[in-house]
Amino acid sequence: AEIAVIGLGYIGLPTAIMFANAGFKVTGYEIRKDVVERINSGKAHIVEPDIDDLLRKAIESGKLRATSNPADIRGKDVYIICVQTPLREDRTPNLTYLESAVETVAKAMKPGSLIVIESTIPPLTTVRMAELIEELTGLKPGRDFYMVHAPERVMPGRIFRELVYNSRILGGITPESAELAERLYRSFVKGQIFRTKSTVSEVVKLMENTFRDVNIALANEFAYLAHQYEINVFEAIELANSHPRVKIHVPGIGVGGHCLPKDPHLLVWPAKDDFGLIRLAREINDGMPLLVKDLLFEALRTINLPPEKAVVAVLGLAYKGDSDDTRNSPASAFVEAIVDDVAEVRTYDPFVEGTHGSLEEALRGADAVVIATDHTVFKSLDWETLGKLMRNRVLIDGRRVVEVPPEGFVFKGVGRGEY
Ligand code: SAJ
Repeated sequence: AEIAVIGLGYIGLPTAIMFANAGFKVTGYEIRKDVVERINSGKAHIVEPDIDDLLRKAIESGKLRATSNPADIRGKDVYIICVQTPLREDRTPNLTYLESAVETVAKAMKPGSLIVIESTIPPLTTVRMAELIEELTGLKPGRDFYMVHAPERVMPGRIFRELVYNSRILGGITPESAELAERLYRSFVKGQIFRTKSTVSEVVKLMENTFRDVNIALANEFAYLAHQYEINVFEAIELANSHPRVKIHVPGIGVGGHCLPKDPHLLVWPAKDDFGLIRLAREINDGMPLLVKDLLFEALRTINLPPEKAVVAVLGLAYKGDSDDTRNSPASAFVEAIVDDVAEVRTYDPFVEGTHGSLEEALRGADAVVIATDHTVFKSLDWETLGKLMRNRVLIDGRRVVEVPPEGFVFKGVGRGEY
């Protein structure tokens, strides 16, 4: 079978590589011409362990080629759509990328094609897209073409391992659609494969990330409580988690990335009723950068430094540790929340371009440091030495990076009510 992958981003490119290295002839379709050129020369435009070697192998074997020309994906047996489904300003889903991908496929496909949507989408969308294809082509869903929602479930940073070993949900618009897709994904998936209806797989994917978001919100609420009772929330969580049926998540400066902040909204969007818990969890998590702002301003008060005179260095801009991804990063939300109130904000993130070149440079003459991302390199910093570069020594930990507050610093942290 010949495969076209539509959208060569964080999910599309690794997926195209996997199918190509499993022996399929894969054409990757991507409208960004610079990305197409880069990929065809064997260089990935995203950061992910092993991606460069695996991409080079796929390009050199001739199995993978990227293109911006829709004519190159005509008449394929399989189309796999991996485009983004972001939120608009008003928190409703923006499905225009998906719809235009589906229109591209409708023009290129042939009777008998299998169309797979890997993008995370609101419930009922696969069936709606099948109807759109029927309108555009006159082909009958389930009879003249097959369609499946096959949500990706990989964690950035371990995409290639998780693509192989995670279990996979295949939601067909008909049972035959899901069976065809199972044969396809078996070429590299070693985890379990479950077949179901497309509306079920849509809900399952969104439930997974909503589960995580709501649980993190609960942990964040516990962090607030820890400040009221002047205890260390991490000690309390560790002890609570010694119970065999309790597994509390990790509180922190907030929930970022391209999935958790968005998927709870997609889950409830097509529904008629209001869903309070899911919405409230989102509000709690979105509010966490403001707790960190409060901690910073309290600390500045204890050293009698008015915020408008303070130079603040923010360590980490990525949405999570050891990543270069700044999409929906709570670190950026924090910077935005303080930038108009303080004298100067400096940022330092070894993974993110456009931040200070060195940690020392960012700290020299600063009054306060705020740790906003749990990069591994931040865990072993020598605060005694770094503190000597600073004008005042305030240290705020938004991510449980500092276990024992260093001598000579005014220290505060999310959930660290004991200081
Ligand atoms: N975070 C916390 N506390 C925690 C766990 C995470 O504050 O206990 C924060 C992180 O710092 C980060 C955000 O939440 O800012 C999201 O990070 P994450 O590691 O939970 O997840 P993502 O967004 O990198 O990937 C998630 C994964 N989903 C689940 O684990 C249920 C991944 O498997 C999905 O494939 C991915 O979303 C996706 O694409 O949907």
